Amino acid sequence: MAVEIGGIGQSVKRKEDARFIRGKGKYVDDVKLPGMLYLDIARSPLAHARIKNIDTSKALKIPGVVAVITGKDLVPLNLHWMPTLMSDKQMVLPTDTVLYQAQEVAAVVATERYIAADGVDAIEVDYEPLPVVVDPIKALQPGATLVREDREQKDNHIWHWEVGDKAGTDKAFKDAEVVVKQDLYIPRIHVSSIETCGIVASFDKVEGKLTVWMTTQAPHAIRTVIALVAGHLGLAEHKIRVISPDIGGGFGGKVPVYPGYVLAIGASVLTGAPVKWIEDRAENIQADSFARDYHISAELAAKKDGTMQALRVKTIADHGAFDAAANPSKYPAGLFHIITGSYPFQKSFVEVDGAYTNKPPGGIAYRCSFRVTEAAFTIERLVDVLALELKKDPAELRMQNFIPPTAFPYTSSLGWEYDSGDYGRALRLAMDKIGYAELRKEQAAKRAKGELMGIGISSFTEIVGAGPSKNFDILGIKMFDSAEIRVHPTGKVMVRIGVKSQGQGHETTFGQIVAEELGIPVADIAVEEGDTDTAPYGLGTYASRSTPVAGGATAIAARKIREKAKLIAAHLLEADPDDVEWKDYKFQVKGVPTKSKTMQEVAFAAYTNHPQGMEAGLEAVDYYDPPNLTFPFGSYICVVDIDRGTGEVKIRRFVAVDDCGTIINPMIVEGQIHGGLTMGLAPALYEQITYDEQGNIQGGTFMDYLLPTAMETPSWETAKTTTPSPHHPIGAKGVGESATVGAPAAIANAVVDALAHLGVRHIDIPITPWKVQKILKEHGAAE
Ligand code: MCN
Ligand code: CUM
Repeated sequence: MAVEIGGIGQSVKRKEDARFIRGKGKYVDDVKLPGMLYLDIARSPLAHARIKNIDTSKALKIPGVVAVITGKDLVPLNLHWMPTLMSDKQMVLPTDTVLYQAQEVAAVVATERYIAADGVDAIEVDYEPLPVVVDPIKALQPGATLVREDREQKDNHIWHWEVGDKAGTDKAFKDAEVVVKQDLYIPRIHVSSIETCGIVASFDKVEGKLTVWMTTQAPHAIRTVIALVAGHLGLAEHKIRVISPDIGGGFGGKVPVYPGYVLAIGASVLTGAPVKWIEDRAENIQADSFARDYHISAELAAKKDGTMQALRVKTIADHGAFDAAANPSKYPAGLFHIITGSYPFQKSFVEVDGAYTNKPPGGIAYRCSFRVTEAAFTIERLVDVLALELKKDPAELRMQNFIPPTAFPYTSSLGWEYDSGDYGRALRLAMDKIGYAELRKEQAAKRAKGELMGIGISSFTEIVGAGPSKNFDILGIKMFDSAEIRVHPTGKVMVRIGVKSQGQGHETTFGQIVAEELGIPVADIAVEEGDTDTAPYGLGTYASRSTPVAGGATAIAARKIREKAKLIAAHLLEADPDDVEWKDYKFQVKGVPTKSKTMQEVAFAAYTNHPQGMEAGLEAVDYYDPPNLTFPFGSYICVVDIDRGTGEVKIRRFVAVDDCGTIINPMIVEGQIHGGLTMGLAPALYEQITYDEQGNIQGGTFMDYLLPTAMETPSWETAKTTTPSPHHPIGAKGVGESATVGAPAAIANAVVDALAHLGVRHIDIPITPWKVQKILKEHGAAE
């Protein structure tokens, strides 16, 4: 029975794949409207410069060029600046100064895409170079080059944020038997979705209605932002329709509002024609928001026997020229204070300072759940540093310290209430699966022969599902989410939700939740997202929040339907509602299984034979404000071999044990973990964006920004434990980012473990062959 329904726990094949594998997905660039114009953007070659003059005359002479837009043109419309999600503001186009390389400088609108590009080439900008600051530590020093002249505050400090018990933590460190300290740099990286960002904006002058198709993870929030930013131009929220069609990967990079979107909307309002802007690959990697860029200094205090006591962390966050991060308003450093991880620290204190530099806006996302990757990497690296200091096995040290399963719900010393967990079980399973004890023996034998092999563990705790509205809002909009379910007379179902898949498989998994709750086969349930004219208001998909929040809304909306359906069933069965129960996906008269009604029969009756006095129809809406976040976790173990000649790190095995509570679709979750692990491998060994002293991007193309391909990616081995969330309607936690959060520390720990006997204690990621070879040479261990 359950298999036919395709309810919770079934590996139902992804419904959306029917169109994706046939090349029939509908992406923004597939939208083609009559009379559509194309927009392209001129970008700054310099990281900091005064704009002396922009000469657009040659561009305007090109046949097919309709308009050229500069910052000065936007001033009368008050559109030259826009607010960011972090209550900062960002230039749409500069009027006098550019602040980073690849910043938007002017836009060309033309009848064809290539004509627009020619127009961009023909724009002549006279720049006067200004001093550049790319290092946030230097940027915060007195006398540093000022990045943001527009601000009242005349330095590069954006904000200071701290949490925890400073005095108590300082005292714990003073009294501690053992203190380890580690500085870590988590470099700037960039998501590389298959599809770049883009928009088609179409303004209907007669109706005063704006329709936009855009690559956004949060269509409703974007509609509100457009209404707030452009309300003075007559764009009211009921006359704005944002459609987020199929998206070819988002990973957080499609949360922010980029100037290109605003320019395309502005151009459509000005010309009255539809305007398309599709970013090219170089623009995507050079100018869109970046992730990480955290300079961390972390200390851990412990007893000699290994008992962890206190944690103290100081961080400088490089946000580039505009603080355009997509964090909940209250938390400028995201949920970085999950940094206490899986361990019951008595005292902790964390502080973060944000800095402006002449780099593109940073602090966005890379499958990160709001800075959780940085936190998990730091604590899991630090635990290994402590293990080395105490000469303890890192698995044993973790087992000794884990928050015990009996302690949940557990409130961390930085204030988060972890809903549920069993960390020891996950680590034991990973150790059994990989054969930990045997591997340690093999390592010792290899070491004796001079061969380099390492084993690395990461037992991370994630925090996802923003959020309880008491803690979470973006620009004041509370982070709830929603579902609307309509059961049609023939028992077919339409589900609309406020989140927006970018490849996660929502059309399947949200259908499965409804199938489970209503006993209607998942094949009969359509799930729609991403159209603000039809879907209920929601905050979108990021921070692995869809299942924790919209998933809760979906289950509750379905349960509301079931409550009404029960009354109709009782009417049909001529029974008292109290004598009717929901069993085996049917309504039955208690104790009389032969007297039953299916949900389909009830649905038909809801429109044809409902009890007198009851409203007709069978539908429900729920706006779900979760009581807490969910705290998925996992234990990953990685085995590496290192080539002493080339310094190359080879991942021999990687076992990932994840726990995301109740699993809706095991196949989809495994897919999420495979993808997530690969995106965890990427920054651990390959990806990094750096800038030279003049602010020139190094690694702005795939020639030197190294994405792992199938060649570099090992065969991931996955397993699971299931510790349901006690507060989620179906016990599910989010999972979309877990593997990216957990994997880098396991890999880095494995490499350091392979070299620890040489005296190596830490290597900053990405751990490139070049870095390893240098270390081997320094220690006389190179071949
Ligand atoms: N799921 C499940 N059982 C659970 C948890 C999740 O079956 N206990 C399913 C969900 O129903 C959903 C998928 O797994 O189909 C991911 O669910 P969830 O963890 O709720 O995450 P979201 O749907 O909110 O997706 C966001 C998350 C984030 S923040 C990034 S970044 C990321 C990720 O998802 N970007 C992705 N995975 C991605 N996968 C693809 N293909 N493309 C992206 O851009
Ligand atoms: Cu932090 S990347 Mo996801 O939250 O879209």
